[in-house]
Amino acid sequence: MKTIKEQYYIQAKQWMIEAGKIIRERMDQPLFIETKSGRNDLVTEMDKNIEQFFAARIEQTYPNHRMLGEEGFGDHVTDLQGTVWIIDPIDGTMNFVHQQKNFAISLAVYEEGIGLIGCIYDVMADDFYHAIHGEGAYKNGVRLPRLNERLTLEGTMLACNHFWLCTNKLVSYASMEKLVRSVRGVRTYGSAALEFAFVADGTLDAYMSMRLAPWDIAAGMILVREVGGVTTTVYGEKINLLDNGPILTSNAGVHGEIVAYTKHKK
Ligand code: 2AM
Ligand code: CA
Repeated sequence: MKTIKEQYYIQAKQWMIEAGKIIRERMDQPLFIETKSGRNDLVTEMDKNIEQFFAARIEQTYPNHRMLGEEGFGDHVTDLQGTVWIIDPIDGTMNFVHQQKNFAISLAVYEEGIGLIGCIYDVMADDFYHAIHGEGAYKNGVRLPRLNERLTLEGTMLACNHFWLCTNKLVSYASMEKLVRSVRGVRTYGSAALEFAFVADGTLDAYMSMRLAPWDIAAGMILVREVGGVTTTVYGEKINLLDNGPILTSNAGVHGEIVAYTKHKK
């Protein structure tokens, strides 16, 4: 007998694989691309279609549940009461448009504010990450080991988006400079969901970004938590999932060391 969270996972995975197939099949067709808040904030008809795909299925299968999605086809969610599906149909839209890879579908189910399942699907690599509350995190069905907390900053691979570090000056420049000089290497992938998944599987040790929304982090936070990692604001504070804000997710062994730099507000 499957638990309710396992049932959500099986259902979510089936829909995500189906959505991924649709994206791959339509990949070569011309895209209508619009900008949202600025010239580097893109949305395509694919983002909208895929979000509608999920909205329709959730509404039909779980009429009492609510959905919060980036493109607004879900409900107007201002609290996490009941069961809420949090979905980003395409995380890394700029990668989708320019590279036709390195983007993901991100889906999480929260019940009374607790993250039950988190799924991230790297559509072109066909890598499926999932986590079930209390039951661990997995990549393509293989359980991910707990992160080794004996890591120090010198051995840390840090991901951050330089553009947002420059434009949203939420952390002092001097501190950021010291931080990037202290770690082993700095990387940018351009999909917050994938960057969370990479922290969970050890490809990265930490990821920080300056203005992430609920759908960017909802699934990733569950994955990282299930391997013993920590997600907070860049100032080390507890996250309010429904806020847009600066976040840091990392191996627990270096979280405090990173916050010692990033807690210095501009
Ligand atoms: P998106 O592709 O779903 O829009 C790129 O660094 C990552 O940051 C992506 O996950 C992208 O999500 C997200 N992102 C989008 N708009 C952003 C913004 N205004 N500030 C910070 N990150 C943003
Ligand atoms: Ca998106």
